[in-house]
Amino acid sequence: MRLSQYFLPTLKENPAEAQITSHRLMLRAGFINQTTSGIYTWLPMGERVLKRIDQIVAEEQDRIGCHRITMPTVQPAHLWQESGRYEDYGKEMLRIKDRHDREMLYGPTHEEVVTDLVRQYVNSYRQLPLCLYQIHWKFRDEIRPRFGVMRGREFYMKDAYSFDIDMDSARTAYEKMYNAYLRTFARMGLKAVPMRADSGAIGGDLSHEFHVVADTGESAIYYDKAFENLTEADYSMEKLGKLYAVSDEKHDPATCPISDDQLVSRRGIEVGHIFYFGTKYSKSMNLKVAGPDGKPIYPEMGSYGIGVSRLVAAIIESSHDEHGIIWPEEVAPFRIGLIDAKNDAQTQAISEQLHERLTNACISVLYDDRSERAGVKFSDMDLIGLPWHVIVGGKTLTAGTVEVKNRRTGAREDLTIDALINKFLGD
Ligand code: P5A
Repeated sequence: MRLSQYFLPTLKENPAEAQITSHRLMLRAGFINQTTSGIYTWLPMGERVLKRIDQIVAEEQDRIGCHRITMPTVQPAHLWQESGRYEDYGKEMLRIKDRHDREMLYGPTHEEVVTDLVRQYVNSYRQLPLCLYQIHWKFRDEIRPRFGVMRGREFYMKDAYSFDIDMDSARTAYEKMYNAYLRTFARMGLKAVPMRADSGAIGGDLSHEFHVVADTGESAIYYDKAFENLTEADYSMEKLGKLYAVSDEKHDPATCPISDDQLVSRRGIEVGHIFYFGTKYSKSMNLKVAGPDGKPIYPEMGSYGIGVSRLVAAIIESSHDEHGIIWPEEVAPFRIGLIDAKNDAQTQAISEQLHERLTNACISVLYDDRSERAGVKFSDMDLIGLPWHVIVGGKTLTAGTVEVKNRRTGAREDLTIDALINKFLGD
């Protein structure tokens, strides 16, 4: 991709409205544009990251046997009247009327729609367990949208819903999802720690939140000091169950079993939240299946969310430096930033060739072919944070090598063009 032809509207100045690093960097590096409060347009660069995260999340959901669907963003109010949540949801729900004066809403979540879907097709225990998910837009009229896509009003969520015949099987589904979340976040180069949580408005009695620890996080989390010695392989539900590690609403100083000097309090960005809520929706919405003995059973359900658009910001919060974003390879919008640092006929010809060879080898590359000074190109490339920078310059002409810089470590090496292609093909 040639930068001169790309739509990458970077900003020279720090936008005044951005209070946290990720919001500032997403605006400055041309990833998002605010359309109105809490509502954003994803620009080409941001869109690429969002879709890479979408892909990883989807692969891990598929791996545990969930099936992807897409439900409508606009829902009829009557489903929520059936479940009893229509009034309770309050002002956070964007309520709409259609031309026939029918009450509709823009979906803040999809427990009702999916329960209605399943009750139309599933009528025997033999059709369970079942897990359906989507990755789609939600709307919540948040009282305080802030920090860019971190707390938006419109946001992109993965929401999965499980249906099981009994509690044991539902617990297995929950645990499978819990483990899938650990894998999902680890694949993005992100450390997200599970915390026991309150199930809140969704209802139910088993719930975990997954938090990226960051000073700018909106949630408070509390845990036993011993938790810090755990490695990611130790976050199993069983091991975690033995330690005090809870989100804000679940923490009660009066009953907390940990002494003050052993208790750690931190800020976290909630990137995932999972719930088991039993028969709350199957009962209220009359989803019944015939059990092995022919008697009707209300399926046990759970719902499982990941804030996909929030993750983009969370990754930046945990991976940046004073020059800009540092994308983990797995979610980077392009793998390589190719810089023609000299802008003369010879370096341009070599850069063009390199661009073509990398593209043909399916190695994604953003080629800065603008007639800007080298310094401007270097700082823009640092700002947008592609993992590898390949610099074509004077040395390319004298020694036949290009300089390869690792954005994260700053390490540089000189490689011939063949060696460069091999390096990226080999990985
Ligand atoms: C679980 C899936 C639910 O909605 N129903 C379907 C359940 N859970 S939740 O905790 O309310 O949301 C799931 C995740 O979505 C992200 N999120 C947000 N991201 C950006 N802006 C928002 N306003 C916002 N609200 C929720 C969070 O990552 C949350 O964990």
